[in-house]
Amino acid sequence: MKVLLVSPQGSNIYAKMKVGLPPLGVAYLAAVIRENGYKVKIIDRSIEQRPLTVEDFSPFDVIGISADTPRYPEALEIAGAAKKAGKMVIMGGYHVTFLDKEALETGVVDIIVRGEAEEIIINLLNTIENNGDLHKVKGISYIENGELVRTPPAPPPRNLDALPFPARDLLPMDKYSSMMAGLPLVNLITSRGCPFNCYFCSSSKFGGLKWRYRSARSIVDEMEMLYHDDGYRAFAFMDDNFTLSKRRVMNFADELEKRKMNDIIWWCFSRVDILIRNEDMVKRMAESGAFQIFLGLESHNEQTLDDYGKNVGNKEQDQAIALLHKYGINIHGSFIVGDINETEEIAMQTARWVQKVNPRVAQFSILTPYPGTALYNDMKREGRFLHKNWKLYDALHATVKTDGMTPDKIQKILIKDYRMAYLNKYRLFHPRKQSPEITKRLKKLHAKQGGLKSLIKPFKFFVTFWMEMQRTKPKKLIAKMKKQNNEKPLIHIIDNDIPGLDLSIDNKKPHLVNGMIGEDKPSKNGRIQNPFPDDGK
Ligand code: B12
Ligand code: SF4
Repeated sequence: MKVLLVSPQGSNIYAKMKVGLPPLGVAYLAAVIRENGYKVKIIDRSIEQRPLTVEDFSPFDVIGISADTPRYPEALEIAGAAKKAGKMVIMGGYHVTFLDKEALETGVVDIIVRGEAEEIIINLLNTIENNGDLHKVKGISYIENGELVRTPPAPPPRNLDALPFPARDLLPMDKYSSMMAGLPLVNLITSRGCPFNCYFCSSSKFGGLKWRYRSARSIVDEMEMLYHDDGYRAFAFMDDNFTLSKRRVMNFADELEKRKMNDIIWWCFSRVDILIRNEDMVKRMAESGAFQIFLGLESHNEQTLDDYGKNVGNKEQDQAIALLHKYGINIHGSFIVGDINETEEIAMQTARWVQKVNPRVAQFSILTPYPGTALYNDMKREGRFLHKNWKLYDALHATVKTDGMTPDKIQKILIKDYRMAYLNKYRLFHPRKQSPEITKRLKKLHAKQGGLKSLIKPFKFFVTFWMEMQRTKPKKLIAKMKKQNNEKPLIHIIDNDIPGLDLSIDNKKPHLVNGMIGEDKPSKNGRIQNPFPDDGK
């Protein structure tokens, strides 16, 4: 059997700005599909930006398509074309995991795979190949005799070290444009699941509260391959919680040292609370080449932070920022505008704070209700959705009515946030301190930081962004959408209850060789009792 996996292009702005990273979800799937004896190809539409035709589909028996929320409309278009070509269509990813019925009712998708799919897809392909019984495949949804069938949820992969490395050889790796400090960047995933369960995020629902992680050795094995075979020196760890275990970070740094990979730089997601608990870990991160850390700082308003369930306040935020500055690690700060009660004044309070923090990268998003989140459920219950044009659920467009600002105002503030963060005296006159270790490494790598290019890039970004935002002002856009829809309501809420995922993990499984930490069940506040696995160790 031959399988084609397609990763759609994504939201307008990201596509236009060519924020390009290899899609690791389909690359992991391709790796296990190939390992199990099936032929597989990947098309990443962020690189191959052309409409797919019958010729693209005809050599294959099954077409698998990825769908997070903003890419879902395009995923449906691809599915429609594949169905026209007479193919079986399977869809997976965050959006359809939670809205399986809605996707199946479009008639262009045959089967939805819910959750992390490395094990499910193999069961499914084997069953299709042998004309077996789909009811026996856990973790899928489909329509049979007009009725939705949801097979019992399948647990996610337990032993991440046992997964093959993503099939990057099936991707056009030389075409991805992401750079860090002027060096080509490669992305990796080192853990899955998140114990924190923030109000607006579906990671804990999708991957579970239990944190499953790869060993330091396995991570560095993958890095070493990319280092020697492909010459990468800049690495981005795209998992939600790279630094959750201090012990693992320390082992990772030791492993890098042991293998003499002392001319690399790296990037990861982290959290304020984890950093301030472990100064020795931050120090070791800097020594091992940590160039930039992503922090979901979100807001500088205590009430807003509380609404988001972040469990940290201003004091902790400032401590984490000071700590990263102390060790010369750059900050990639992520901020949210448009909390339900947020007013312009509160939003500006955050914008002024961002100026002072002066992170190397400031990223602003509009609060967006993604399926599977507590926020989505509240917005649905309160009837706050403005429309369900999923393409615009890219965190750059207003999608819900809030109490503090109009949708147009929220989008205006987003533009203002960027302007304030990038054009100010702090950015122009207060250079950030970089760790001597990083400076040494960048010099050795002849990496070119700064210069004209570093000014032109944000400027180009801002112009593209500004133009797109002018084109999509909510008031105008909604009026246009209503007209196209013959004045009918823009929200067709179908009764798609959110399917449960089996995220419980049996710790006694004999093949568990490395890590899993945390509890399966949330305590009263929706998170687990102690999310910090090796506190004090
Ligand atoms: C890297 C990343 C990006 C990169 C994308 C580059 C790329 N090509 O991967 C960039 C920076 C561009 C990006 C942008 C955005 N992202 Co993003 N991103 C991620 C991140 C951090 C990692 C993705 C990843 O590699 N995961 C690891 C792989 C192994 O998992 P996976 O992709 O989910 O794939 C598994 C399953 O989903 C499933 N599956 C996936 N595809 C398919 C296909 C088939 C056929 C089947 C059967 C199964 C299947 O099986 C896979 C293996 O287990 C995730 C967070 C996360 N934890 O995943 C967010 C995430 C995917 N992003 C998210 C969002 C909201 C965005 C943005 C809209 C907003 C923003 N400000 O970040 C933009 C817009 C993107 C767009 N699509 O237009 C949300 C999506 C929520 C949703 N419902 O859609 C996530 C989940 C973050 C979160 N927790 O909220 N993002
Ligand atoms: S810490 Fe919060 S925002 Fe970050 S991945 Fe976990 S649940 Fe999502």
